[in-house]
Amino acid sequence: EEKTRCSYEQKLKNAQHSVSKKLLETALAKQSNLIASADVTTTQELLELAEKVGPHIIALKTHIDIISDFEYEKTIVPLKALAAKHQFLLMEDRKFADIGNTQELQFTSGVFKITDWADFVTSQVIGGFESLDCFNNVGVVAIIGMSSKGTLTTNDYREEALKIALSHPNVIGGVSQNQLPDEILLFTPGVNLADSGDGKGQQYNTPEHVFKNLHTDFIIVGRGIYKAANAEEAAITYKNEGWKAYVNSLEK
Ligand code: BMP
Repeated sequence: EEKTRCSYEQKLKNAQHSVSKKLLETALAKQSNLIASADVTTTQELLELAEKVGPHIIALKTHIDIISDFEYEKTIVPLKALAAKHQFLLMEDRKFADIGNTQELQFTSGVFKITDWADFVTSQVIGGFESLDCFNNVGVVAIIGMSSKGTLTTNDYREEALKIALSHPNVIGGVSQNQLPDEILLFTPGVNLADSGDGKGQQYNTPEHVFKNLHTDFIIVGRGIYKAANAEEAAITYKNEGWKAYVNSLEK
């Protein structure tokens, strides 16, 4: 008999990292497992989206380097205020992929100063265990498997990547299209209710699929929300679909 998935309450009881705890507490408080991906290119669009979807999400995922008019004071200060107002975390999807020293510079320096505002970041683990040591003031979500067609994250790669993720104290979770062990939080992008792909390699699944088959913890939705005619309505739909799919996946 197939075992049922681990609940957020069980995961919270076992959580070691402050960011894992915060995410799980927020999920339970908001009855949401939704992370909105804010892949917009201006500060105004970013802040407007955060204001609209903020009450319905547990985290806002950014690609801060695509904001064409980025200014720390103009972009990050109000974004942090919205995160506090609506109680969501900031996830910078930087996908670090270098040696530890370079990642440390990319994390702390330049114009973005990610270390000053992100609650957690994504990182490849291609640079090995020690490359993740620099992220000791945030949580790290390790890229285990990608959603795009033809990705090189094969079974063997994912197995080795997972060993690093499970053993590193900075790692709170993994991005993957496959089930992960209960000790780690699973973040799944490539979720869309209307489309099966984007013509650029992205492959989509439904919330139902990823909760039932992957036992994911959190869904990441980009275009399904920010491209919708009404982003707030779309966020509510994904929030409700995601929560329903989570509750259903608890029952066997
Ligand atoms: P969309 O829902 O619009 O396809 O956006 C998905 C988001 O998740 C993008 O920001 C992308 O960078 C990210 N992502 C992904 O799609 N697949 C992965 O395997 C890892 C990602 O971070």
